[in-house]
Amino acid sequence: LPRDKLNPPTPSIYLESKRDAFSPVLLQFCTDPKNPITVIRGLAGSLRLSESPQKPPKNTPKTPGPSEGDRRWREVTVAASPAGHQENNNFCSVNINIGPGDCEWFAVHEHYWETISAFCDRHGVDYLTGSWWPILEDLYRSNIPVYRFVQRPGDLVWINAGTVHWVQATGWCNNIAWNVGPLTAYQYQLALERYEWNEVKNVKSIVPMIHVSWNVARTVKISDPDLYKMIKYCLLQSIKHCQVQRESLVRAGKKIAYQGRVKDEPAYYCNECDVEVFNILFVTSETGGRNTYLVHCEGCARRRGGGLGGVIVLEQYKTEELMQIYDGFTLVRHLGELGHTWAHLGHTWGSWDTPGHTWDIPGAHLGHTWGSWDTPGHTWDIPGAHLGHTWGSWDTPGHTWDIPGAHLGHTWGSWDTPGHTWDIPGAHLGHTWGSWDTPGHTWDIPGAYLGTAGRAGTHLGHLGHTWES
Ligand SMILES: O=C(O)CCC(=O)C(=O)O
Ligand SMILES: [Fe+2]
Ligand SMILES: [Zn+2]
Repeated sequence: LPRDKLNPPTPSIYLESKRDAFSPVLLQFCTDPKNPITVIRGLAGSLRLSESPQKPPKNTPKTPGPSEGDRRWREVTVAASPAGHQENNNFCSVNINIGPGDCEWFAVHEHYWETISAFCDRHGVDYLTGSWWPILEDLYRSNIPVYRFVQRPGDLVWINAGTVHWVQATGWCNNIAWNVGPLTAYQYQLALERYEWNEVKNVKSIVPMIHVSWNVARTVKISDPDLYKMIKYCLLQSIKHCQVQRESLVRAGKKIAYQGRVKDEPAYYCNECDVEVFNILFVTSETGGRNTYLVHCEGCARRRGGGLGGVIVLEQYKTEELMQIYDGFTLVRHLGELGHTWAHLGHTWGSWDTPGHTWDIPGAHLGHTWGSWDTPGHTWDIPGAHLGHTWGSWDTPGHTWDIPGAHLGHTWGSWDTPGHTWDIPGAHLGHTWGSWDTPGHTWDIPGAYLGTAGRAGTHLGHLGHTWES
């Protein structure tokens, strides 16, 4: 490839008004698989994010302790991971530089991750868990285009699903970042691919994809046929796996105790190998403390020996229940191509002006923390100064997010599942609806996007973007 193709300009968007930040077209652009990374210039200014802390909304009962606003806007300064990486389960990442210095970004399309992984192998570094910084010449020699740009204070960087990226602070800079998972076919496929690869490589998947897929099937209306097919297929594999496990246990005369799930119950991971354990749990009671139970996967439970003696097998869903969810999960007719459902994973980070410096704060960068998000008005109170991010009460119809960079201020509604409560730990799911594809049409649904009607088309309209080198 010629040199200019190897140094592609980074898509950059300048917002002219606050309304532009809400545009579904902007979202469409950022989540387009063709755009590995997008910079939204001066976003903090157009959303007036610099005026912090924000006043808590009216009608919010005053609670003792630090106010929501105090916590929401607390700036944090923690580890800058200088290493190259893809996000957990190939999620998207949203990152705002809150200054005062600049950050230099490097990004490569997801398509090339295996080549970069092979470079890591050659250098004896583990791609998924190791710390590495790509040698630009290696990339160019392999014909891999590298996006490179400076993020100034107030600029928001959208890292698309699976984009390999690495960042360098060129001055003193603090950043606020979090992962988001728009429920698109591209995001789901990449999340699932990484989920499977993590299992092969014995790396924990922070997003429990089986659990999330079942919850999506139960609670989200999917109109994209590709996305629908992928989820449906995943559910089918999951049911089959449960049936195979069940039959072998029953054949061996092992008792299976049904224990339905309760509210706020998390997804489970094997205590030994960190694989997600869905529905059929192999539980041991630890002799050390009372009420201490450990969940294992079937493989690790059997490896303990003694033919599952001392292992309690719990089943969290009835077979009929899963089949009912499976059958009830149908493709719905077109609800607006820009409608997105999201899973959110909060993380906040900052960086000192010491490139190459790594902090030993466990979980500071990769250890994202999931919170319970099904409680209306619930804000996260995550232990540790390095995670100060809180979420708004997204499930209140008509509620607008007022979190810096949170899906750029879309309005969320839970109208499509009246009375529904969510129980996916670590995933915030809601809908945002776009009216761009039906010019003149306004949604008569609370919480629906009520932006500029008639801004039809697949282009950014007046949200002109430039391509920066
Ligand atoms: O932590 C870093 O290395 C820079 C930030 C980042 O990777 C992100 O926001 O996704
Ligand atoms: Fe990242
Ligand atoms: Zn295991």
